[in-house]
Amino acid sequence: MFQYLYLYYDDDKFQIGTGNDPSDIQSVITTIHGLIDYSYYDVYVDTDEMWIAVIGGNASARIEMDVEIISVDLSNLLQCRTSGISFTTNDLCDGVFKCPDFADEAQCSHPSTFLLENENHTITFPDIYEQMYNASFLKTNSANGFRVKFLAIYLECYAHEYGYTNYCDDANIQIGTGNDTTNSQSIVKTVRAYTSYEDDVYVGSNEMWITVVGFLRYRPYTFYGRVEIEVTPISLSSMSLCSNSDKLLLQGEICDGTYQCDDYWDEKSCSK
Ligand SMILES: [Ca+2]
Ligand SMILES: [Ca+2]
Repeated sequence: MFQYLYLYYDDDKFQIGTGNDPSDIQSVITTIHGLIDYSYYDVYVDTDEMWIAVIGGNASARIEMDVEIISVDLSNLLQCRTSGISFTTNDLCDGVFKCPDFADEAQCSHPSTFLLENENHTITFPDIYEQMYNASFLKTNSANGFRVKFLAIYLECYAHEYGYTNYCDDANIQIGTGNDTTNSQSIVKTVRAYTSYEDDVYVGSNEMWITVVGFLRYRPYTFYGRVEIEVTPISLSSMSLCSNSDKLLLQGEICDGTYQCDDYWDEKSCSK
């Protein structure tokens, strides 16, 4: 487990292998090179003997590391779907993703929150941390859709070191229909890091999901994460369209003194 690994130059290396002979190229499992903007996943070594070699590429090599080694029973090792990365049964459904495809989190059973029509439900993440994975499921019996309002979006990550700034933009919010977050066809909206404002999103289904995902592991970094989302079941059939866009309006938003349509259509023809 990499708590921290800093390799300044490209030819600075961190290697892991099986057995006890680092000169045996066949035994190498992983080689990590410098520069700094890597994200490191846990590495599993499937033998009862292993080696780690740290190699400075030249006289001015800069290497800083804090690596944790834990002996584990690998008979229960599981594989992520779309990569060679592994995880253990302890990693299942713990709210921290080990797989870039979220395989260790996305299949977990989460309860759905039932909402009544026009009932506001707020989902708040005051603190979004690295590799966080959170899925929320919402259902309604009394409307045919949902309005999703972004009350606050703050997802920013900067890794500063020795003149470099790395932007880790993998943190995101996703909204979809149904209850399967792994179904890419069901995605209605993706909001990525560095977005500070989003218009309301309307989901035309009586069942929906929201995922909030933190960023991959980057060190060193500064990360700010805060998200607040309001979900309200509404009957989409009772809504109007702005004249110049496909933006939807609630009945109560027509002539309420606040314009929602860019051309003020919802406020223009009101009797005063
Ligand atoms: Ca996990
Ligand atoms: Ca209005």
